[in-house]
Amino acid sequence: MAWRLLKIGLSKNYPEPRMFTPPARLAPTYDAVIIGAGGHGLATAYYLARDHGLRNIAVIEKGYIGSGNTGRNTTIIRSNYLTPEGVRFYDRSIQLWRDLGDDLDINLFYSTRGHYTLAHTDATLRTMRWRAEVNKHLGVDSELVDAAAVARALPMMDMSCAGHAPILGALYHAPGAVARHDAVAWGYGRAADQRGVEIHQQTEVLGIETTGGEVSGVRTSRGHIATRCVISAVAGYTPRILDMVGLQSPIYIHPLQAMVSEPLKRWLDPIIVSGSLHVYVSQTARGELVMGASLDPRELHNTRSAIEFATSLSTHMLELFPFLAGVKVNRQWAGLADMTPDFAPVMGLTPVKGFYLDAGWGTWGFKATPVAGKTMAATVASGRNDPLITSFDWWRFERFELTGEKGAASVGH
Ligand code: PYC
Repeated sequence: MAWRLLKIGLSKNYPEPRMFTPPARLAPTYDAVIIGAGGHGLATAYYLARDHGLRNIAVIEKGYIGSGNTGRNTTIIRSNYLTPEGVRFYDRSIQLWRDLGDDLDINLFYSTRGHYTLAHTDATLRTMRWRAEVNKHLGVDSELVDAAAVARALPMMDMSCAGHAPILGALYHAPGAVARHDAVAWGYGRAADQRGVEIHQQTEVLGIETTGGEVSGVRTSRGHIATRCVISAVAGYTPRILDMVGLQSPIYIHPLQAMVSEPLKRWLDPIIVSGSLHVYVSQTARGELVMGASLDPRELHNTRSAIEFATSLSTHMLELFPFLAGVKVNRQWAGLADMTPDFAPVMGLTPVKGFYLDAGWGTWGFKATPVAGKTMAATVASGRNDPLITSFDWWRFERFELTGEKGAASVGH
């Protein structure tokens, strides 16, 4: 990496190559079509090509790569979930994250920070104790710490939260990390392209054709594709894609807003989450505070930013960190979170043969990017749901076997 930087930085003979070359036209046939060039879609393409030797793949994106939730989150990575299935899945993701920069030969600015989920009530402390025990049992580094330990680790925090919600303790998760989200999409995109995958941006899927209950083709704004395999990885647009194959799911869409402050001298190393105050915050390498809160309360298919969000989040931030009064907010954005009734994703095979789903990521899709790509690729290649995703399968709702993960959400929804 360092040698490449020197070559490109100091010599005119080594212009930085383009990340990938957009193909001029769609081919009439692909072995697999992936809808959505976000992290999940591109990771699936990459692992299909790298691990399973499938090369004739088109990734279809109606915007540009990473323009959906991949570029619209707060980049928090953790595996301190509540259910054993969730813990195992996200722990595998963290293992993949740790080597991902080298694997994709790109600097992801992956930064392990530690992650505190603050408890302001006895009920929250109980849930955290439970999570810590499940985590430890599965080898994941999480522990319940008391108020004194939180105060020592975060001396700049008002432990009384302006007297409204005193902090009683926290779930501390040492592997908690952040990464640079656009680099994830670009890294997977370039690595997939190098293995022959075609990435078609500015191309909209208009319809999915089925014949006798099996996928047979895709209609796009740039022409028709014959294929027997379609993978949907589109987050907030999942219900529209499901309509195209005549499927209905309990997925509903809520905006999730976030904002970033002006850069400040580094003062916050760990990631801080408070469910009661509806706040999560980390500080980037550039010094900005990246902040988010809970979902917007109403279902809405729109990524507008609202002043009410900025005001309410700022109020709660000041309860935790009163010295931030006067700090400016530089930017706001929103993603579209596809929520499920049990807060677990919906992955893998569906009732339509050849149609695979990577959806229902709610408020935590970014951290799942590597493991979602790996397990979706393994599922498509084998025709069977990967063992790590069997608890996230399509049919769990009709079996009434939900994977209740709501207690692991960063903020109350
Ligand atoms: O699950 O860690 C999380 C998260 C942070 C922000 C939204 N979700």
